[in-house]
Amino acid sequence: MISAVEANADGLIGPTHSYAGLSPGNLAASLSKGEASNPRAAVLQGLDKMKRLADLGLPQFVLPPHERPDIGFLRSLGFDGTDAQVLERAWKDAPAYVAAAASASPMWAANAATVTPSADSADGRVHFTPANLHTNLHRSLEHRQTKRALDALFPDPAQFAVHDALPAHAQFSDEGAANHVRLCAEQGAPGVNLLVWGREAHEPWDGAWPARQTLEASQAVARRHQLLGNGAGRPVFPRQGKTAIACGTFHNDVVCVGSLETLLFHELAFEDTAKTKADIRSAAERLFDPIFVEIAEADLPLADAIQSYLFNSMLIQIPGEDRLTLICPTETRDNERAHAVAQGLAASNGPIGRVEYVDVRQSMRNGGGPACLRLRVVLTDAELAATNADMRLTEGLHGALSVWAVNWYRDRLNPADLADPALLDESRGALDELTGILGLGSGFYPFQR
Ligand code: SUG
Repeated sequence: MISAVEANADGLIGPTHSYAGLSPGNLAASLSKGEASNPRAAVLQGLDKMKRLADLGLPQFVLPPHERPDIGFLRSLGFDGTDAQVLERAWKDAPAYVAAAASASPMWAANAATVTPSADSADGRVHFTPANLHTNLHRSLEHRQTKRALDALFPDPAQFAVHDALPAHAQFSDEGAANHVRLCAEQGAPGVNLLVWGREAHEPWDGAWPARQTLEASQAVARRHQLLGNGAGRPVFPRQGKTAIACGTFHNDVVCVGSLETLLFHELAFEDTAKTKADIRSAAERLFDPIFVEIAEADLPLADAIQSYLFNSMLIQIPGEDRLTLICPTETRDNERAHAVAQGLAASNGPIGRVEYVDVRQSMRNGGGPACLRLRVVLTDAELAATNADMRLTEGLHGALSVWAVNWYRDRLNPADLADPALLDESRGALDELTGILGLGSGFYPFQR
């Protein structure tokens, strides 16, 4: 077996970070609708989380924000004139389109793509499928630029297969790694891939909130990532709990996280928990013994799980440590029940030895916890060496990006400010400078072409 490490690529939070209430079924985002945001605090919180992980010894990469507002999208809807006029006209006729065009949602890199490592695929490459994010308008604008960013970070096609998104159709609604968990004995060993889905494509859906991932999308990802076939990869397709979705679990990673042999999840996370466990056990046969840590509804009601984001934590193995560390948002500490569960996990003799907290409150108010902000990528030494070093977070890059953010980002943004042509100019100025800092070359963004 070749040794491998788990790297994280985080979405750098963009200058238009705002609270527009764009995601039905995402309770935090709905509650925050219309509030003023602080893009500067948001990006600095994200950068500090990245540094924390890098300091713990995990390779950390930065995925650049997308160009927002997306003027091309507004033009495609018939708004014309100069860029400033496009914004002004769209704001007058259809402010919701401006909010969608301006959303900084690419920050949630767990939705950027599904990623499976080379140990799991028949062709021995790391596979990436950018998520089409078909369910929500603002997120459906992301996947092309996401592919460009992944191509820049993982440039060698001999080692990395960066696919296009699945067809943009409701049948293949795909939300990326937020519905994917990989379990394994060691990062470099073949693993079991849980591809969690909420509905079947042709199923009549009467839920209050959308089920964002179809079984058919998950199956297509498994197929193109070559998880089927030679016995590597071993996909399992658990169904999300319908009650969980109805209560605000818009992605499985709101109620479930896994690492190595351990799966930590809420009792209501899956529609059929016994079957999910049996399927995982059988897929893991002769590879490892899965460790299930199931949190009962009686100990942590679903509403507290969702409010506190206990499960939207990063479950990581710090190099040199045997037991896992759970990196939770500070909201978990602030919720009495969730805090008690977290403390209980660390105090037990189970697989989790430590719990730490990070402040990502600006993102949390849109329903994005520590796990949402990162895309996990398992890489061998050779693959790590083939990544774009300019996009790797070092002490120096953290410092440069912090200065850059303070120079360009506003510390207060109201929803109406999204239509301000000055914000568009600032945003483009910031991204233009960023392409230099991250070595992305000119032409990375539409406005540069
Ligand atoms: O898709 N929120 C995001 C949050 C994504 C969280 N990601 C994971 N769970 N992995 C979403 O619902 C809200 C934006 C707004 O309303 O302004 C938003 O898109």
